Amino acid sequence: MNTEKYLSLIKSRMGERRYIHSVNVSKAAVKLAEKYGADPEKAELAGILHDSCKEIDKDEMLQIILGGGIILDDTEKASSKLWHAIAGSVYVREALGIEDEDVINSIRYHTTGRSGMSLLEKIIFTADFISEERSYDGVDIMREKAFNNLEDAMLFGLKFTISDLASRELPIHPNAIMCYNEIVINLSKKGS
Ligand code: DGI
Ligand code: FE
Ligand code: FE
Repeated sequence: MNTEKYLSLIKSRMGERRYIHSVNVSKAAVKLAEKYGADPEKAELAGILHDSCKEIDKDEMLQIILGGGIILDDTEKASSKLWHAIAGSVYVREALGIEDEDVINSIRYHTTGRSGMSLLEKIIFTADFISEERSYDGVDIMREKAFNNLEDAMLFGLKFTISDLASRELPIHPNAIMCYNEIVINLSKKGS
C-alpha cells in the first residue's frame, strides 16, 4: 500500500491537529489489528482515511454524499457531525479508487457504529477513541479496555457518546443505539 501517498493526500485536506489525529488513529488501529488478528494494512489505511472529509465544507460533504447515491435519513439530515464519515466512505471509493468494502464500511460507520460490525469496523471505531493525542477523562480506562476486550471498550465509548448527546438533547443515530444494544445483549449472555 502506498501509505506516503495517502498521508500527503490527507495532509492537504486538513489542519495539523486533524492530521496528527489521523496518523495516531492509524497507529492505534494497526496495534489493535495485530492484537485481534485483523489485517494491519487495511487497519492502517482505514485509520489514515477515516476523517479524510472531516474538514471540507459542509456543502461539499453533502455533494459527495448525494453523488454517491446515498439518501440521508432524518437523524443524519439533522446531525452534520455525521456527514464526514458518510462522505469519507464515498470519497475513498470514488476519488481514491479504494474497492475494499470492509475499509469503506470502517470509514462509513466509524462515528456511530452499527449492528453487525466487522472486526475491522470495530477496530477503527475503537482506535478513534484511544489515539495518542486524546486526553478526555477516562481515556486511560478506554485504552486498557481496548486491548483487553474490544466490545467492552466499544460499550464504554458508546455510553460516553450516547450520554453526552442525550445530555445536550441532540439526536442519537439508530445505528449507535443498535450497536449499543447488540453489545449489551452479547455481554449479558456471556455473563449469565
Ligand atoms: O471525527 P472525530 O472527531 O475524530 O470523531 P467522530 O467521528 O467519532 O465524531 C464525533 C462527533 O460525532 C461528536 O461531536 C459526537 C458526534 N456523534 C457521534 N455519534 C452521534 C453523533 N452525533 C449525533 N447527532 N448522533 C450520533 O449518534
Ligand atoms: Fe470522525
Ligand atoms: Fe477521528
